[in-house]
Amino acid sequence: MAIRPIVTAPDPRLREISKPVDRVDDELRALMDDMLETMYDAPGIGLAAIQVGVPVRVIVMDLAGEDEEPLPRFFVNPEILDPSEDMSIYEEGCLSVPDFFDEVERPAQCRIKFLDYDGKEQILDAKGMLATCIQHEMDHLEGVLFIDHLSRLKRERVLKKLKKEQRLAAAE
Ligand code: GNR
Ligand code: NI
Repeated sequence: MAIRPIVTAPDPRLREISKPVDRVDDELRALMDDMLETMYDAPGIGLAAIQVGVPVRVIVMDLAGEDEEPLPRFFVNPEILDPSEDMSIYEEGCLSVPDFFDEVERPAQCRIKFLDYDGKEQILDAKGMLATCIQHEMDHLEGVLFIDHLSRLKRERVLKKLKKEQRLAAAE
């Protein structure tokens, strides 16, 4: 396993639409293992493959608390079914948009159809943080960031700050 560098905005790769996976094989499992290690190291609670620069429809996640057993989850080719009409608001952050947090409103519940680590089809009913996080990650597969759900003013302010930081880091 290896920790891979995380792509940060406004890197254009984060705008790519990720491609479906056609086979869950050892090569894909190696990517998922690296993604999980990268996510734990960051630390974060979810990670989409494009965040390590690989444009495939793969997500890893672990919502276990600090004093709980780790509970890694793997989602290959996820699809959202039956999003609820009731919405919930969570303060979100993103490893690709460092040091910025804001509230986003999303369907409170949804059902997710996906392939697991072994390539087996699964259906999961999600609510709470799991529903929010899976929708945040599914957005990444479509080239969408959580800041796209905010006002243009807020989004542009964040992107400008990130650009400036990257310019300063490159000049070191
Ligand atoms: O670590 C993360 N925390 C988080 C908090 C609220 C809503 C979504 C997330 S996902 C984020 C990791 C990440 O950027 N995944 O794409
Ligand atoms: Ni994110």
